[in-house]
Amino acid sequence: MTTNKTFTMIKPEAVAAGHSGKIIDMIIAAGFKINGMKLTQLSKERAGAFYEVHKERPFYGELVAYMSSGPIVAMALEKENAVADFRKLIGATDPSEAADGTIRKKFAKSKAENAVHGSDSDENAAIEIAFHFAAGELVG
Ligand code: IDP
Ligand code: MG
Repeated sequence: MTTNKTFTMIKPEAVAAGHSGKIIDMIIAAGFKINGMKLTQLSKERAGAFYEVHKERPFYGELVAYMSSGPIVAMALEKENAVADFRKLIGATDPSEAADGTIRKKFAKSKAENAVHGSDSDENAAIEIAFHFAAGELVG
């Protein structure tokens, strides 16, 4: 049983480049309902906590600096099979490996600056939505 919920962030370089609207259009066109959305900037501490699972990876420091470098757009999304369908919509982590028509293929600059985040499981989607949104900030 899936929860039909997932979580995304439009990452700093994509927000700064003015791609937020086009990315949100693609998300809605793919059938996702937006249950919560906010423009915010992560502190280094919050970015570090969000990506805690990657703490031992060599790119962790770079990732935390990047994700706290400017505003992001956080969204709680709903759709049948949300986690898997959203990963398909965004494409592979490295844009050079992302399929045509995916958000990362269109907007990512590099494997690090790859335009969007997408939850990797129902469990993490719930954790990530709760990390960014209070109950009163969500509909649906
Ligand atoms: P995902 O975002 O496709 O789930 P993860 O492996 O969970 O990919 O990595 C989280 C984020 O860390 C990526 O989206 C990307 O911004 C960054 N990242 C992943 N691998 C590398 C790397 O090899 N070098 C630099 N940054 C990376
Ligand atoms: Mg991941």
